Amino acid sequence: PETQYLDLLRDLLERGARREDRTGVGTLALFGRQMRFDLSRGFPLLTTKRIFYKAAIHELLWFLSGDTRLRPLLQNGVRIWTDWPLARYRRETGESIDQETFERRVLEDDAFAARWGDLGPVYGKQWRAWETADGRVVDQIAQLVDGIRGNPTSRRLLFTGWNVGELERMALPPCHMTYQYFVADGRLSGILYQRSADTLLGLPWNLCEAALLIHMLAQQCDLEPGELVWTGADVHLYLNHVEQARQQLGREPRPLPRLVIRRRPESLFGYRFEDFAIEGYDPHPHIRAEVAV
Ligand code: THF
Repeated sequence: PETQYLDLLRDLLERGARREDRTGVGTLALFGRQMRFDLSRGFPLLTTKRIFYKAAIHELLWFLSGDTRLRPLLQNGVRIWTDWPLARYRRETGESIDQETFERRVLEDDAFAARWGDLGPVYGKQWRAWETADGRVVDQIAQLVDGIRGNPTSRRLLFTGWNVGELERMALPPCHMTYQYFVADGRLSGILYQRSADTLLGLPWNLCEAALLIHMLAQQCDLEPGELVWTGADVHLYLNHVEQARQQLGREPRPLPRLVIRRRPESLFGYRFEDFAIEGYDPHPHIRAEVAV
């Protein structure tokens, strides 16, 4: 299971094309990759470095709540989204504010948070309240749950964040952009199509959250979790992550942990952070790496 991820890291190091990118950092990149995880055999949380899965759970619940503001993430100690609004603040005001001060102001100052602490119509907005040309508002996730329950052989069990008309207003266009589901033999499988994958830093989180969502949907629809199929288009390793990738490749994978959902809420939108437990997670130590903004 995890060997697929390690093989991908190795391929990037050995065969990745050296490319410049939007952030200016530079990458080694491959185009078009797939990995499959049978969720009945364990939860796909990497063990060759510690993943801060609690923050990943918070992030997924934040997406599902439809929120696009930084404040609720910061209130839960999740700081992975601060860099983009912070960069915009620095660019537009010319002030060299540090991350702590910026986050404190988003947390404490309502006017500041309203002006600088919103990411625009990113994931949560598109998942829960996609606005159509004729003025309707579509809850793609609620429709997905209805679809899986009522028409499980449908080939339209999907949702997407790629709203072409709103991309410019997003702090960042969606990377994990389209999710599709498939029911067979009482099992729910999901494909995640990811247009751009930061293999060292973001991808482990994306796998964790996509798997978590399959578990939640399965529980709500009286199915067992099936497979997570991950498909990446521009799959890259940032040049300032090369040493970290080598270090991780030198480690021996350990058994995957298990996800336990402690309660069955009345709807997909009723899950709370405390409902989830990861059991048997015994990872190698965390590996620090800088995120490219
Ligand atoms: N941009 C880039 N360049 N990489 C990404 O992975 C990424 N995302 C989201 C949006 N833009 C991106 C943001 N998600 C971390 C993890 C996820 C992120 C952003 C950053 C990160 O730094 N993780 C560290 C430490 C986390 C911590 O200290 O809490 C880690 O080791 O996992 C991918 O969707």
